[in-house]
Amino acid sequence: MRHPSWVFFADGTVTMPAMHPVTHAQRRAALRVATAWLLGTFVRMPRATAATADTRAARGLVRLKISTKGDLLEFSTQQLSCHVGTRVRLQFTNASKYVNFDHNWMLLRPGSYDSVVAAAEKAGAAHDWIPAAHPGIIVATRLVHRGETVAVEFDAPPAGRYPYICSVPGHAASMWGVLTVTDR
Ligand SMILES: [Cu+2]
Repeated sequence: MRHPSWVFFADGTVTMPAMHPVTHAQRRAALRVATAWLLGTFVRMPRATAATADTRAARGLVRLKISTKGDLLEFSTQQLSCHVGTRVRLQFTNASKYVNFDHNWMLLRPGSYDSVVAAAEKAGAAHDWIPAAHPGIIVATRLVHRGETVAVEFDAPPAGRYPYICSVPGHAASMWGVLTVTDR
């Protein structure tokens, strides 16, 4: 069935091409694009904001926030960033509501993921799954219980891409991300 219809374009404009009727399928396709565009805009905005450093340039302190993605074994973002030479204050929240898992946040040197994950299993819960004096670990929070928030401060390492994980056994496979440290 063909009939005139409103058409929603991906850039947000809306037209009614009365002189050029579109099929039902075309209208549905246009609506899907418009919906995806709207969702992309409104869903990505808070995540991008959360992942972007709130740069306090005057004091050289960068505040980063990250949490678990609710009860999932995932972080709220897989991308964090800061500039070299800054002091970083990272706040980590265990946002689980129902599942009683503890988590930590641990920043690693490039290439040390496998070694740290293996060492963490041996470190044990009594040490918050944090291996003592492992050269691959830049900084780590303690284990954080459901609903808790902790913060750690550290100096941004040299420019590069640094993996972060939760080192609780079995978690790092899905609880990971990358901190990108950029030159000014
Ligand atoms: Cu975890």
